[in-house]
Amino acid sequence: MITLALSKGRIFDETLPLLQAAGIEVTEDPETSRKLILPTNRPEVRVVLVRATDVPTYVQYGGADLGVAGKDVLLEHGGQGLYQPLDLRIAKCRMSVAVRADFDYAAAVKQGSRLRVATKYTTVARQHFADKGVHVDLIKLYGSMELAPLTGLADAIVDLVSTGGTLRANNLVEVEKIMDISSRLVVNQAALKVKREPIRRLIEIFSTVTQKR
Ligand code: PRT
Ligand code: MG
Repeated sequence: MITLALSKGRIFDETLPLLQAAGIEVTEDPETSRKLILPTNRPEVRVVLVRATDVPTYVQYGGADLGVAGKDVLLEHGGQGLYQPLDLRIAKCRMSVAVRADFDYAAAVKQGSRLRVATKYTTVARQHFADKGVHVDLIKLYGSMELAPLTGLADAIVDLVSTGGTLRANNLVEVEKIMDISSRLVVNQAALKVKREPIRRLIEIFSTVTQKR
């Protein structure tokens, strides 16, 4: 049995074509089914649905053999126990610093002010501001980061941006890109040894489809 961990939404949706290329069809729709284990047309392959941030943990401890997780999630997790053979180039976005439109970020940085930064991505944010030599107080949030500068909780946020629509709708502006983000295939290191052939075949097919993009 091969177990693949995916999160609902964009990662599930964008992984489907890759599975299809490998002849794997998920036979139930996660948006309507309440099942957390989804069967496929292949009796030896199943998909488990977990929160995006839990995918690396499931794969690390062998709750799943493989998974698909964003670089954002992997950097916060740390990647221990995970083999990361492939950038799937799906669920693309960027991680950026954003502030209220009326906040002069460049001036604050230049003056050496201490910044309050709210984010879910404290590991990446800490490293980014340390590299720039900017002193920050990090405030860990689990969602709706956009609200923090609007309520005075923080001067800036570090969040993911794709179209920029969410920032615009909340009167925020992107002032600095930290990095490009896409999703990677992650594999449990023990599974790679024990289930070597089927996993290698999947990696090869995913790789071929991904390189064609
Ligand atoms: O939503 P939930 O709390 O269940 O979990 P999650 O947000 O961790 O999962 P999900 O499915 O939303 O995201 C899974 C992965 O998709 C992330 O780990 C990223 O690698 C990737 N991804 C790609 C994104 C986006 N694009 C994205 N735009 N993840 C989140 N967003 C959010 C962003 O945080 C912001 O709130 O969308 C909003 C901005 O989008 P725009 O288009 O308005 O700029
Ligand atoms: Mg989300």
